Amino acid sequence: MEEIFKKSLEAQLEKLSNKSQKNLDKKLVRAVCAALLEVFCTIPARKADTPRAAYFSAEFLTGSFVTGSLATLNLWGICEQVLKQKGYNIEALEKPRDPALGNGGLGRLAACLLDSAAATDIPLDGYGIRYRYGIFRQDIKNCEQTEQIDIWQDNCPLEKQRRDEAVLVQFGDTDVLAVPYDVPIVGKNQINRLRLWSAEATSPVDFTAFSEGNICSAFSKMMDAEAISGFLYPPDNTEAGKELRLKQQYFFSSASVQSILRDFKKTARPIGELSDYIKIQLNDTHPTVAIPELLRLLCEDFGRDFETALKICGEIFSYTNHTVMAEALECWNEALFCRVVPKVYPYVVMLNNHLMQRLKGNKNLSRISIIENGVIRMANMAVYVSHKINGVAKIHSEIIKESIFKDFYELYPERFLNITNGIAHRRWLCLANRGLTHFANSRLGTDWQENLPLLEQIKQFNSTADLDELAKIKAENKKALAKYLKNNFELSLDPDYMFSVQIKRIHEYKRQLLNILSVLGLYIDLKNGELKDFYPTAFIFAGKAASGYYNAKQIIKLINAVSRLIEKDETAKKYFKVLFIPDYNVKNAMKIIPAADLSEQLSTAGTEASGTGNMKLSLNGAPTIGTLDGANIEIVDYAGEENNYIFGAKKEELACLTNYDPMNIYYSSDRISRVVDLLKQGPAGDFTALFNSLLFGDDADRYKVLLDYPSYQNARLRANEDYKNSRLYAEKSLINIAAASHFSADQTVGNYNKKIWKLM
Ligand code: 26Q
Repeated sequence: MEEIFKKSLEAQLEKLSNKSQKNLDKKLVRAVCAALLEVFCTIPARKADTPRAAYFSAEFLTGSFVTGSLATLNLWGICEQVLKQKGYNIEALEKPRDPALGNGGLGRLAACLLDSAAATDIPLDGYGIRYRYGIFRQDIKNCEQTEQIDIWQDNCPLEKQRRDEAVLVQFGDTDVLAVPYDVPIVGKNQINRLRLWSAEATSPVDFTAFSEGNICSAFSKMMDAEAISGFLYPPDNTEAGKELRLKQQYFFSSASVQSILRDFKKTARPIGELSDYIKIQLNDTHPTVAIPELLRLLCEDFGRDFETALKICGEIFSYTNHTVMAEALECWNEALFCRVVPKVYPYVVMLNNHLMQRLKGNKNLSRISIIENGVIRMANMAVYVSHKINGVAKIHSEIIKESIFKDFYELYPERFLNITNGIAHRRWLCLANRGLTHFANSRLGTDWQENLPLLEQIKQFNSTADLDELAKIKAENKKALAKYLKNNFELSLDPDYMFSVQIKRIHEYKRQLLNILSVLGLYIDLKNGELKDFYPTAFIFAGKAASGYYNAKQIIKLINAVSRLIEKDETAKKYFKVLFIPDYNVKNAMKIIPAADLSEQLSTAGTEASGTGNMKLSLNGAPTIGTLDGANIEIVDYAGEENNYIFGAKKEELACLTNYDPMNIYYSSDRISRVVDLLKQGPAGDFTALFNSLLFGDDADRYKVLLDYPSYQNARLRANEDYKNSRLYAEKSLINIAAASHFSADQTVGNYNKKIWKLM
């Protein structure tokens, strides 16, 4: 494989050398793609009747397909070498904007699972939407987030349009053409596929309108159709545009189900065997409308009766839940649903009737039903039909059984299971952190790259020389990040500072506010001469706020305002640096994560389903400062509390906490009131909205920022103290790297297969 790639790339570069050097980066990407495609030709294609799984997801946050393929096939090294020989730089591959077709963790998990399935010979295909514009590009202007349109589409030479496999999706008002774009997701022994659908009008212009001179209405059908795959929705709760989101969901769910049925026909097997051929994993409730759609097609196109069709669907579908917040479970107004997708609606009603019939007499029927008071509850539909329902970390899988799905758990306990998330270590370690990869290779050989649990053994290499080398690798990564930030964002960062890193979507439950308030607390202490021997620290933030989420945007503004405040203060800037890195995305994450000294995982216990950034940071040697929440619990179970900085109220303690009153904390603690008061026309500006959210209203300090503040501040000072002893800290780092070997997405996707799909 390496030979073929090398020869082909050399030939490609030879051709390039005769051409103009204009748009060189793009040309280099194309050259590498061409060489990759030659390699792909040597990998056996899947047989038509191979049993397979399909991952239905409204989001795939893949990052560059080119670098991803190089990582899985382990061709990065040779690629770098060949490019260098010819006088080119591999950084060119990172220039194009990534396909950013996701918001955060759920979309990135989809990409990690696809990568790992390909690498471990599991036939798993992804199905989603090829959004014209992905998640917005974020800039910071005057401390505030601004949103720019994300243009990525001419940058993806590995994808292939398959107009010959287009399908028709029927809505109440019109039909839309779904055109698939396929990207090969490669492993060394097999190729899977990510199929993303793009919406088009069945005919581009209305000629009658056109010839009457009515240009706008001549094109309006085209624009309406294309709007369906136009934008990725950010997760906020605004009512506007809801109809379009339902259209998106039905658009890709229906197209994907139709495409699967078409592929199945090629096997010439009877429809009764469909569930031996395909398993469909629903990534949250977003694609749940695929259930009534498949029911409909089985009944109407294949002549099955409802009961038989339902049984087949039950064997095919399973559902992964990614959130504990009841308000995030998707619901549709019944009348809207009926108007937008009238062909599917009767099957939802039949499903609901079926449920009412079967569970007649159950005292909680009104909570379990699929339709209630004119609202269709997609989560209930997914749980009622699926044969397996999983959460994404141990604690989360317990929580959903006790809370949102309690009634269903009592009825069908055997359906519920946990599958803890994982990460594609080939990208997040082998590719992102070359230094650490080399460190492991030279001690363990390279087998661990295909079998991450073997990396556990790295913990034996804890001699002084080993730890010094590890510390040096971190120092190099920090310098590389500083340089990257200077070159790309004109941001300055001193690599000698400790890097404390909180990178994720901005959300109140994730508590970036706790982090920045604590920085303000340290600042006050410094000014009062109460802060002794503090090791200079860079508090690094990155993440996007949903455009309609006011408080999240205020938090970004506050972080940047505190950054300015410190920058202007000659004493403070010797100890602190606050840095907000704009436009958090896969590419930037790959630079930031290897450089982190400390991983900030601050969610209120019981709110973060799992987290996956926590795993990436841990695998790259950053101990966690965090709450006992999501997968933090499992990270610390493996790595030991003594090697991490755990703080804050536990989930059980919060459950006992009735009548929480943040005002009491405010009045009884000077340290806290001093900091919180700075939000009101303080030196950083006016943040009354945040001040009020902490102290006033029914849901004052909903996420217990003030409650956990003292123990957080304490943990932060402990970490800072430990960091001064670089050898001791490197040892903690080493233990975390070894322990994070449990979080490979290879293992996660292997569990999906073993426990749910059972493909082989
Ligand atoms: C819903 C309705 C309308 C518009 C948007 C949405 C919407 C979109 C995206 C709701 C939720 C999401 C994304 C959720 C998500 O990313 N969840 C994260 O999933 C990760 C993978 O399992 C977990 O690690 C994180 O803990 C969880 O927050």
